[in-house]
Amino acid sequence: MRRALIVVLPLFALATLMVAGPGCQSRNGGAGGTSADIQTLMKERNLSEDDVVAALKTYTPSGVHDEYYIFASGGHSGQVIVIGAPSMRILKYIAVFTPEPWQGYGYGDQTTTLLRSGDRDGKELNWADTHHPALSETGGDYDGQYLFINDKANARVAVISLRDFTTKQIVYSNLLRSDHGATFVTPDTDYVVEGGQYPVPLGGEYAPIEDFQEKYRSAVLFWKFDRDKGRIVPEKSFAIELPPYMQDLADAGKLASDGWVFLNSFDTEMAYGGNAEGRPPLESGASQNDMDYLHVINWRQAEKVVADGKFETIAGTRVIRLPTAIAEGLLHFVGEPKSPHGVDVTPDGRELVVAGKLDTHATVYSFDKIKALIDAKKYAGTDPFGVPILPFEESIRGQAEIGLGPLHTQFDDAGNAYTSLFIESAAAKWSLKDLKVIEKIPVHYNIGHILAAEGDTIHPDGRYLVAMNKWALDRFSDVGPLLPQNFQLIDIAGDKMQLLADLPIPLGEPHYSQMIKADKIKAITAYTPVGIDPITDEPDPFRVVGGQEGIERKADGVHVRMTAVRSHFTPDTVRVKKDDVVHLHITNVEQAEDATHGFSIAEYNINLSLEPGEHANVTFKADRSGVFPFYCTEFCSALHLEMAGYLLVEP
Ligand code: K7E
Ligand code: CUA
Repeated sequence: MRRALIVVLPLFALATLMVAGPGCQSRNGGAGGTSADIQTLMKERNLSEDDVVAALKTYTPSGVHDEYYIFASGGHSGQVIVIGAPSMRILKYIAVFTPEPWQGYGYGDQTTTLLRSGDRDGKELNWADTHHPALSETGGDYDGQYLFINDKANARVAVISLRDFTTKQIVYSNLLRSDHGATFVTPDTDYVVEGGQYPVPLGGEYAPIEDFQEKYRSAVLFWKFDRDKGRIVPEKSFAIELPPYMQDLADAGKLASDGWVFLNSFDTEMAYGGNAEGRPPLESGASQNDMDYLHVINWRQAEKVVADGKFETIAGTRVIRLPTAIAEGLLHFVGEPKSPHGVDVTPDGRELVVAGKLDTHATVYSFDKIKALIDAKKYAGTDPFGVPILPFEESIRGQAEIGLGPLHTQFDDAGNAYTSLFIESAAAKWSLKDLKVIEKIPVHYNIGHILAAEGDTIHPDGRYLVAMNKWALDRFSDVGPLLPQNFQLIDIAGDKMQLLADLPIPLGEPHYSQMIKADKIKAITAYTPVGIDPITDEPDPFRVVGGQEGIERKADGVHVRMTAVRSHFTPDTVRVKKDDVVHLHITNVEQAEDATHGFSIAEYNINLSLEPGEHANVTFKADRSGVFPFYCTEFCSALHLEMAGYLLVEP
């Protein structure tokens, strides 16, 4: 009730609120109760009425939960950032591709095995360039069950469960060396789409760069998702080979365009750089053509082609080769203005909005028209590989003159589109119906992606927009030459857009985020029954229940069965001999919410987070003799400092 009031509070109600002093006072406790007090505060802090309205729309009192979650890419950190909206409070970093000490991620056996499963051909990878998170969908709406995210730098995809906000799986195919059109899900999350970015010889072999056109290729992967298991099934996944253009963003069709995927490309010139070898630099070589190609891909038909066995297995992945894709009618191109970036399907699935960095327009394609041209085999020509190209003019409904550097588009519930303008540092609201700009709001600065509440679903909410700005310049206190990114929350519920709040992101360049209604997330507070391995979601074979603790010497080393409960570990004295292999099996036997214990051993790089009911295993060689205190790293109780013990390694 109180939240609803704050959110819809119009400006004229401000005065009412100011005189309704005692109501404020009860929560603020101190000064600032009366109209005069508020006026003084505003003056002291140099706040305008707009500022106060913005504060009222976002201020979230202690104990009150947010209406939305934002799941943001953590950029170079290889993590996911969870943010509450409208408060813009950061709630959590989810460890995904990178070791993360607080969550003990990459320090125990299970999480290390998961993290290392993303090592490509055994090369240890400890970072990622996460770009595009995708919430799982049911019938085209976010269902709050899973989140997927890609690593552009190493062409990997991760699966996160929103039951416990924990990474469950990392997959990759050696078909790709980088990705960008990832991750995007089909409307029922049958597939997680991963489109490549920079072409390489498929399967990871060497080929001279002069053989670019002949030997280099791109591909789009369709990772099959098994919702019941909550895991991607690589054996049931497949890929389609694509020409060596630099593939960019993707989006999955929905409703009218269900069964299709759309993928942008640039560098249809097939330039590959060489500015010190007498060739043009990549950026100018790749900007010669007036048109690049929107890839229109029929994934549902591709599924059938794979089922009919018309594929080759390359690097362990089932691949529909390019000639097969053309012959089976799986792949068509449509021209798109020079160096496009975002492609976004409208909520009804009938149209696609493509924005090009070097073009001031957003181009609106009609899926009905595209489909009719495909059915009629009406082509304007073919590309050098024989892919049919549909006539551009007959594929589009029109173009909206948006502004400088349009990149990405989101939608509301009233037929409007919102496009980010990188060069102009603004977000443009425009009408899908008549393709006219309605309003622009300046953002600070150099906006990349834009995200709207439930923005990629068939039912966008039309409440909030977030500008994900690349540059922060003068927005925050100085922190040296490396500046944070800036997320700006914008209210789009009213007739006029209003900038509400800034959130500096101090952890890599996030690229994209999605915003979901908070009541769709059903997270657990403890692992039940006690002894669950959070990576497998199953009871761990080594779980320990109270009374079964002990230390046992076996053929493969010393097994320590330990429990953690406020405020002790049992056993708390662990005796081993130098060079013993030690297997720690530790269960947090608590079920109380927030009763997390940590476990660390000095100088052994061992550090666990044991959430209520969680079980973790750690294997290590006791290769240095001495006395090593271990202790709980979470301030769990009044006797937390006493939650400790000794590892005694006898020489
Ligand atoms: Cu930064 Cu989606 Cu990788 Cu645009 S992408 S900004
Ligand atoms: Cu357990 Cu501190």
